[in-house]
Amino acid sequence: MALKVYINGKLYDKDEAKISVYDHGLLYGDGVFEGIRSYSGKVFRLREHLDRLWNSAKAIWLEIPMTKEEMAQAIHDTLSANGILDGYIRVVVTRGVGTLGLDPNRCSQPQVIIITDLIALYPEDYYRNGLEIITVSTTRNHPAALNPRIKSLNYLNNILAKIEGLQAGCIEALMLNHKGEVAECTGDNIFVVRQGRIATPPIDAGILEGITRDAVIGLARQSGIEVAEIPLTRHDVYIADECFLTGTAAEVIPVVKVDSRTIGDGRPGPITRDLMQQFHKLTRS
Ligand code: PXG
Repeated sequence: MALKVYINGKLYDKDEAKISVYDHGLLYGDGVFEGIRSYSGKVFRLREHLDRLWNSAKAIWLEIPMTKEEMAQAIHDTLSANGILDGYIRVVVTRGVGTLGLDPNRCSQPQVIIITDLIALYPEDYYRNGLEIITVSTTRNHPAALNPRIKSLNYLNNILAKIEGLQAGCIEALMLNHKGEVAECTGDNIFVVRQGRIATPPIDAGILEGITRDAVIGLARQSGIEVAEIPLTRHDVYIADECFLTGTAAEVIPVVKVDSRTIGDGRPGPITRDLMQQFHKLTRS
């Protein structure tokens, strides 16, 4: 049976799920999106993802043509139409079908797309042995331009960073902000551990307010571990005892090498391993 894709209230077979070439989502990356996980049929932090989607839309003057409750229902309907329990949900809202000009007022109405699919998990080896990443030359978007807090369809900057990383043999890449501080990776937030305390860049470093980041900060604080949201330099990462990344797809993933510097003893550290386990429990129970 073909996978069903939701577009504007209807379910289409994957091959029939089509959007106009005049859609400003395609022509200009004019739209917003979310990447969400479902575990055993339960959508993880759905409310938070919908709030972030609506906030992203608000910031770009895009009105989502339905309520959050209707969107939640549409997500559940699409999951069940595909019989997906453990999966990945991509919600996309585009500005809609317009002209070849930039003017968003010439667009018909926003288009709502929901894709639910099986999740492509990272290889187990990364979780057991940790990742090696590098800092790339592509700077994170300046917050005064397209603010990184907006999860917009324009991900080209992150894709350029990802290409730089891949060319160096790394599946993730660290991006700095316009001030040269550590921001985040191309699709994951970054954390370091030093002397039993956790630190991660603050939102105003110009990063996405990750929902996994939030969940992991909560788990750490519940376990009595101090978490500081403070500006970090590359040096802070190099001298960390532990480093890990968080994201919807990756969950919590250890980093053991940054710019050819071994982090700690080169093995995933105890706090990282504990948080990986706690996050696993949070999502699977
Ligand atoms: N930073 C950026 C720039 C992101 O795009 C995260 C951090 C982590 O946020 P969450 O809310 O997921 O904890 C993201 C989100 C994918 C994929 O399929 C992942 C993201 C975006 C697009 C695709 O791996 N990451």
